[in-house]
Amino acid sequence: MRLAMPFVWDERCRAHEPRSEVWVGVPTPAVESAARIDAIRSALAEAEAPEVAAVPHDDDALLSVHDPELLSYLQAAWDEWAAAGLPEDPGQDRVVPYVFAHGGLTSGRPPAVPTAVWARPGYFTYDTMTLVGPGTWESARAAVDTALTAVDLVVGGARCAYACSRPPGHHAGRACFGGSCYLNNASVAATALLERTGGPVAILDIDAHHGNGTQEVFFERPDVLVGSLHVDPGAGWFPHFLGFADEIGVGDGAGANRNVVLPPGAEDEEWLRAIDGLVEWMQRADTQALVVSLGVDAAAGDPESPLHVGKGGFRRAGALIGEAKLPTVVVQEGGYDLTRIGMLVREVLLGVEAGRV
Ligand code: SP5
Ligand code: ZN
Repeated sequence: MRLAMPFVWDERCRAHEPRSEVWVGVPTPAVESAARIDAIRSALAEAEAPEVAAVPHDDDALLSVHDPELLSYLQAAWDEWAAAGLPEDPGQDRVVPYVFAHGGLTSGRPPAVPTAVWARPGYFTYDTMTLVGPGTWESARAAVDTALTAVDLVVGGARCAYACSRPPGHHAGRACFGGSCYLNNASVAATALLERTGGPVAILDIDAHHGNGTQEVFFERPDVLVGSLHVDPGAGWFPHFLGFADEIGVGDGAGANRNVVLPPGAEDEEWLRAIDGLVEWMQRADTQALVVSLGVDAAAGDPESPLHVGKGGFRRAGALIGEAKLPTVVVQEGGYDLTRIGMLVREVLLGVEAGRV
């Protein structure tokens, strides 16, 4: 089947090579690899989807999502690590934390920004799974350009566009990163769409994990609705500390955040019901544009999640999204089964296109 929807590609998204994720102190092979987007690209090429090269964008939308300190840290992190000689002694060629700015250390007061190169990572990241190497900044920044180029296509009249962003972004917060994410591509896209449509806008996060970064970016905002469905963090799944149903936003943003928690093993019907409910909520709120944080790790067999959604479920999820008939930017998040990721993304996008007509 042919796919008419444009997809945005940037070769620079391949440069990031985390190589490992340190889990319980043990370096394990990184599942977030360039092979993921290569597989997606070839599946979309098979469907003859038109490929659009990402266009570099300035930092405006990026700076309204992230603290400038996080951006300058990420930009320089590997260079300062290498300059400090850490790849030779003790022999660690990726930036990885050993100590963290735990909230309890300072009883809520802001901690000092560390001067030691080996202490700085723990000021900005909250896990040991999200390493920084020589190509990380290049890819993270390119992933933002990819998402912003998809926004341009939709603002320019395309009904829907897909950003093949890598690394993913929904676990990155305003001033912190983790969960294989560095910059929050979907949040930047939503901010740009808010600016250009007048809003309100919505982010629907169907990745298997809670989009904790996106939630935190917009938690006080009434004009960006954030809805995420994901495996129950209370059942032992990342991001563990967040993603529960009682997190509804605060202040002016109260009521503009929704989490739908699914039990491990949940299948198509339950997963689709959750999507349907969130889409309906977003439509009722007079949403002017939609960003979909598209992870396909809810698939049965994905190594990073216990949800059991099938191929048909992904097609139907796309249809539910398409039936909302909103200008839609789809941004890639997780999905780690290299044998199926391309097909699953294509199923969602085919469903979106079919749902619109
Ligand atoms: C974007 C996205 O889907 N991020 C998911 C990050 C979840 N990673 C948590 C991994 C928890 C440990 N998994 C054990 C595998 C060891 N390699
Ligand atoms: Zn995920």
